[in-house]
Amino acid sequence: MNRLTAAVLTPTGRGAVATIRVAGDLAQLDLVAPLFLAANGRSLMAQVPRRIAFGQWGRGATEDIVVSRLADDTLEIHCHGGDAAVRRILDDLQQQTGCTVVSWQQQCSSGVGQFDAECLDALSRATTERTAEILLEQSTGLLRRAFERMVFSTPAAGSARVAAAMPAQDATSRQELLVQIDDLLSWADFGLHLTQPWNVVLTGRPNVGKSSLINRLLGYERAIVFDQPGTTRDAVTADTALEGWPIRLVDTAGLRDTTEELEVAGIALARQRLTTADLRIVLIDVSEAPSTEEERLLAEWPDSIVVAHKVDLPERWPDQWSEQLPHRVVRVSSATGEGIHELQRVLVERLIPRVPPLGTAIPVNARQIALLLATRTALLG
Ligand SMILES: Nc1nc2c(ncn2[C@@H]2O[C@H](COP(=O)(O)OP(=O)(O)OP(=O)(O)O)[C@@H](O)[C@H]2O)c(=O)[nH]1
Ligand SMILES: [Mg+2]
Repeated sequence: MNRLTAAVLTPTGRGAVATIRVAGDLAQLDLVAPLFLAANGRSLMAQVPRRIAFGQWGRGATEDIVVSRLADDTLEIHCHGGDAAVRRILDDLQQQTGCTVVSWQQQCSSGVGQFDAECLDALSRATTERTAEILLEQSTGLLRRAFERMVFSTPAAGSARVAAAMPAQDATSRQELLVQIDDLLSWADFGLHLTQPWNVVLTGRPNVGKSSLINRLLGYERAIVFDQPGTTRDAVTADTALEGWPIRLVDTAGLRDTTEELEVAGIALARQRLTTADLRIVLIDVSEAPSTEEERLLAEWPDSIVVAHKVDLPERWPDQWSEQLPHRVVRVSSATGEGIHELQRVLVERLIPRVPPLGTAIPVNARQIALLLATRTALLG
């Protein structure tokens, strides 16, 4: 007899409704112990497949539930989202039908290949609808098929053995394979960011308004703003989404020469965050005369977005200073909100210069990218 397994598909205590998926020989649920009493009076196996049926779970104290038989061997139970209802249904299943409770990953990946399972796992970690949509497409076979197309006569999908198995004289096939690999690899960084936010670090002199700008971009007061330089000491992070892309904003200690121990540690941390960032925003206060610190920052990070900040105040920029700035300076006031939309637009344009059209296969984790790189190396070797 086909063993029954059950898994909770929804995160613990997150929603109003929890979903439990039961897989295996569902007839056992009717025969061994009818645990589900449908409002329409029919047994579970007599319910119309892929339709929802309302009813009650258990005897004595019952739980209101909705069930749907997705396939002959797959049932979904939707119950109250609280722990008690979920626990109760799982306990009944275990005790009365010998059902084994497994993780959702085990449940969803049984009978599914590694690529689909990895994409499903990535999908569960998506934080925006836009990234979830892309990952959903990958997990329903899009990425797997892209890898399968590259496998010629060998089952070692995506491995260096693909290259080794190819006849040496088949230069055209090699070339075609390289094109496919490079196409997939061109989305590698984007693919990793579908589950990890793009990191944007704000930097500039103390008091230039980094914390104020973070708060403006977020739309709420996350970072402390104060009129004394040296307010932010730690690297404060806040997650947000711009145009549906997950972005982590990092507020850092203002850079300046100081001997104050805590501030020195904050500045060291700021510098480290700057090197690992996906993008940097250098802020310059238009109401202050420029300093060497700003010149140094601009020289060190020439690819940053430069924000001319506090444009609501009278400008104190000498003409020769303006000439040193890059062409594209975004003029912003965190006090009035001026320029914020433009800054958000520029941020997205810089972080995601290319949006994949529907149907584009995208590698979503480090293992898949490593496979592609290894195959590429083997092909060229
Ligand atoms: N007029 C005006 N004042 C601003 C603007 N942005 C920030 N300020 C003020 O500038 C001061 C410093 O702002 P913060 O956001 O704390 O500056 P910071 O760069 O985070 O400073 P540190 O944490 O010390 O490095 C505060 O008094 C803010 O109210 C702006 O766009 N216009
Ligand atoms: Mg600050």
